[in-house]
Amino acid sequence: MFHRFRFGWFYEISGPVAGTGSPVNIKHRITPGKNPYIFPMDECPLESRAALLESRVALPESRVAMLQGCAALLESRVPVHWNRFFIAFPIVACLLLGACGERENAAVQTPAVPPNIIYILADDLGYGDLGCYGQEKFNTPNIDRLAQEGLLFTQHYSGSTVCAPSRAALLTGMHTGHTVVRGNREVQPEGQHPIPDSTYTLAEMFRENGYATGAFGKWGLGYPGSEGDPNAQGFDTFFGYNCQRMGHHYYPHHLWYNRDSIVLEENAGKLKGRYAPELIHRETLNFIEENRENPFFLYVASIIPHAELAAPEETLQRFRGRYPPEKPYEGTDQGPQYRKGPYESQQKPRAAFAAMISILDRQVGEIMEKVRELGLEENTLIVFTSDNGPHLEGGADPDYFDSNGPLRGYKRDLYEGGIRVPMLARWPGWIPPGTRTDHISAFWDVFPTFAEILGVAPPVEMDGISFLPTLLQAGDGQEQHAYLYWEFHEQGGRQSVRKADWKAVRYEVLEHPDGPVELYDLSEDLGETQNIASDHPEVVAEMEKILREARTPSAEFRFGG
Ligand SMILES: [Ca+2]
Ligand SMILES: [Ca+2]
Repeated sequence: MFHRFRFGWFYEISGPVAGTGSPVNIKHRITPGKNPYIFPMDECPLESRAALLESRVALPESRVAMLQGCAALLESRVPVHWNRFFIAFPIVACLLLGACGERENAAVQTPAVPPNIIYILADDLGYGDLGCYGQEKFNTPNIDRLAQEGLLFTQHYSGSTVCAPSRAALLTGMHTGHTVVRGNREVQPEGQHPIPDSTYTLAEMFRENGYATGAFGKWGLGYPGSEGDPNAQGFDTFFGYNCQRMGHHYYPHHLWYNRDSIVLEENAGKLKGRYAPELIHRETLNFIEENRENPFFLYVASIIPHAELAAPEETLQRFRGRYPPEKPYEGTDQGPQYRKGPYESQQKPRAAFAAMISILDRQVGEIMEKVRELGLEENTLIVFTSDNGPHLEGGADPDYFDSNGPLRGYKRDLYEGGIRVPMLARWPGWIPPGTRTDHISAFWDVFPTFAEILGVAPPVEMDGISFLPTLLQAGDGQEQHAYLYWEFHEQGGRQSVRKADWKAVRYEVLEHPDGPVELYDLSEDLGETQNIASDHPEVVAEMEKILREARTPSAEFRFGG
C-alpha cells in the first residue's frame, strides 16, 4: 500500500540506523509538486527514534507524520544507499504511477533535491560580446567556462529590446503582447511603472516552494514601496537600484536594501569612493553563503555593461590605450541633473566598456567559485544571459567591438541584434558539458522551465514553453513555439514576429498600425539584409495576422490610438 504526499520544505533528520547503531544526519530538501514522495507507510512504525531537528516553518501534522515515516524508513535500510534511494525513488515512482502531473513530456527527469538556481542577467550585453560567441577584442574566460561546462544557446531571445519590459517578460512568463509592463515608463522622482500586485511572478513561485529568493542589482519594475517593488513581488531580499534610471550611475548617492535607502557617503557630491557593482556583488556572494543550507533562487541583475561607461581606475588602466583611437564622450558632469539620469563624461569609452565586461566576467567567476567552495556545484543551475542587445549610449561603440556579432541592429531595434542574446546554462550532472543548441527560446520560457524543475504548475497561463528537455538534452521531448512575438512602444512603435526561420518586422506602428511588414529568411539571411516580403505575400499575410492577434490591448501601452 502506498501513500502519496505533496509538499516542499527543507528539513533535517538524524538518528541511529537500525541494526548498525551508526548515526546518520541527513539534510534533505523535499521536492515539491511533480515528484511525489511515496513511502510504504504501513511498514514504518510511527515511534521512530529519528528526530526532526530543523524546519523552516511549523509543519502541519501530515508532514510530521511523513517525516517520521521517512525517518523510520531510514532506520530499516542499509545505511550506504540511503541517498541514492532518496534521489532515485521519486523518479521511479513517478514513472511507474504516471504521477508526473499533466505535462505531456513525462520523460524528463529532474532531481529529487530541488536545485539552487542562479540567474545572471547582464544589462545591454550583445550577442557578440562574449568570447564564446566570437568576441575577439577582449576576453571573458569565466563566462566562457559556463559554456565549456554547460550548454550554449544560439537562438535565445530577450523579452524586449529595453530593460523593463524584458524583465517583465522574464518574471511573468509572458511576452510583450500580454505582459503588463511593455515599455520603460518612468515614475518621478525615482522608479518605474509597477507591475501590479495581482501579477504572479517567478520569485513568488520560488518562495511558495520553500526557496529563499534574492534579487541583486537593478529592478525597474516598480518604484520603492509600490506594489511592484521587489519585496512585494516575491523577493525576500533585494539590494541594488530600484530605479533603472538611477542605475545609469555606477557611483550612486544611494542604493536600496529592501525598502531602506542606503546612503553611500563615499559617493557624496562628486566623490567616487564606492563602485556600486562591487558592493552589490559582495552582497550577492553573502546571499549564497547565507543560504547554503536551503534552496535559493538568486536573480543577479547586473548593471554591466549599460551606460554610463564607468569602471574603477585600477581596472580601467588595464585597458587604457588598447583600443585607439578613443573618441571622448561629453556627458553631464554637474548641475541639477547630475547623477539623476544623464551619463557622465568618459574620455576612454572603448577601454571603459571592455573594463566593465572584465569586471562582470570576474564576478561571474567568483559566483561560480563561491558555489564550488560551498559544495553546491552539483546542485546549482547557473544561467547567464542579457536583457537586450548592445546600446549606443554614453560613448559606446558597438560596431568597433562587433557587439551584435553577425546580427543587424542594436538596443531598441526589433531586428535580431536588439533581441537575440547569449544564454549559457551550467548544471553539472544534468546538463552535458560543452554542448550547443539551436532551440528557439525566449525570456518568457524561463518561468515555465524553472516551474518544471520545481515540478509545479504555475496558476496562471503563460506564453512560455519550458526548455527543460533542451537543457537536459532529453531526446525529442522539446515542444516548439508556434511563433515568438515582440512589441516596442518607443521610436514610433515597433513589432516583430519570428515563426520558424521567418522573421517579420514592422516599424512606425504608432502612425501606421497596418503599415508594411519587412520579411527576412533567417536561415539564408541571418543579418536581415534582404527584405523579401514582395516575394512571399502568403507568408506576409500570415505574419500580419500574428501581429494583430498575438497581443491584447493595453491601456498603458497602446498601438494605433
Ligand atoms: Ca538593458
Ligand atoms: Ca504578485
